[in-house]
Amino acid sequence: RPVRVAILGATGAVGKAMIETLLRRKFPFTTLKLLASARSAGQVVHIQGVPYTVEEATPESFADIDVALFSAGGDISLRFAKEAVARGALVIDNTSAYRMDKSVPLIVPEVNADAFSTHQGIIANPNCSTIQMVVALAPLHRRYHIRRIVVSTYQAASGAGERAIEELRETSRAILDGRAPEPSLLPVAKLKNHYPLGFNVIPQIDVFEENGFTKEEMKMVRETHKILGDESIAVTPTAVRVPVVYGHSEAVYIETELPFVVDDVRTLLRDAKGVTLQDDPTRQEYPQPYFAAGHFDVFVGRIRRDLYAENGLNLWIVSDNILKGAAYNAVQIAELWLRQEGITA
Ligand code: A2P
Ligand code: 11C
Repeated sequence: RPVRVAILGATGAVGKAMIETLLRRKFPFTTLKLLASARSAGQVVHIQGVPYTVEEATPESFADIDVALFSAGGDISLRFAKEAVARGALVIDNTSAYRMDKSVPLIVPEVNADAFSTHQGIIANPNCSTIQMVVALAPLHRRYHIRRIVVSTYQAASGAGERAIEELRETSRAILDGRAPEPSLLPVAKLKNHYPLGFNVIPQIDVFEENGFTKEEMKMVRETHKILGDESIAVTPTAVRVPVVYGHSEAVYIETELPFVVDDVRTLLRDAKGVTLQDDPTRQEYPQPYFAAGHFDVFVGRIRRDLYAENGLNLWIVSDNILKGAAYNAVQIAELWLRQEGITA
């Protein structure tokens, strides 16, 4: 049977990775429609030698589509998701537009694939920082009941889109050349002050909420609760942008209700779906974004018991934010649809 796929935002950092991921996963599409704004309409993209022409998205674009992967920003999702569903498409939305909507499942397939069957046409893909954290923590939560999570992130420029990658390069180049950097985008395009990311770290991702946490930090709180189905976990995040192009890293401290043996934690993570354990201090083995970039898995290392709290554990979690944090997770959700429809690759 035909498998008709559309990508909305196909010219963006995540959209391009969605195309690449569909190919790497040998996703059995029979049609692939690339959608973006009027600015990109007519642009030709070659995929495995086949030319595809980018089209301007309209509600009618979704009339002959089975699965639509959305990654063009929250307002574009709000404009098109319901139109696409009304025309029979399943929408997998990578923006934050519908994530906290009670009727929309928020899915990380390794953690809560069972929520798939509850969808009413839209499924939300979580924020990248949340995805990689819950892939590593869900097995520990199931076994030892996590009561508290203290997390600091080290987030790559690509999380803020193609232009932010360019701004990292430009500000780095300016500083290396002894010129004054001229940032105009980071940390938040629409706010007044912009700071260079080259040779710097910026402790602001997205706008501040009234409680002093940023929206990115609050996503890590709310989305973790929804995906793990447990609002009682105390999550305290600090989200920071660092001069890395691809790959978010996270220093995570957890406290559990039940006692654990550290070697059992390692075994649990070694066997966990979607996790690669890289944890051998004797060989200086630990995850790094430079090496995680381009891979689908979540890499975990630096596992060690806290010095003071008996049930406290430290971990270091790294993953490609554009792949597992966005495009790959969305394609995995589309693969749940294939399974439901009984379609094999
Ligand atoms: P376009 O290239 O035509 O602007 P990124 O986050 O990497 O900047 O990517 C944003 C993506 O969202 C791009 O593919 C962009 O397309 C797309 N996009 C932005 N505005 C619209 C719009 N009004 N309608 C459809 N797609 C849009
Ligand atoms: C970043 N996490 O790294 C953000 C980007 O909710 O999908 C993803 C925002 C989102 O800037």
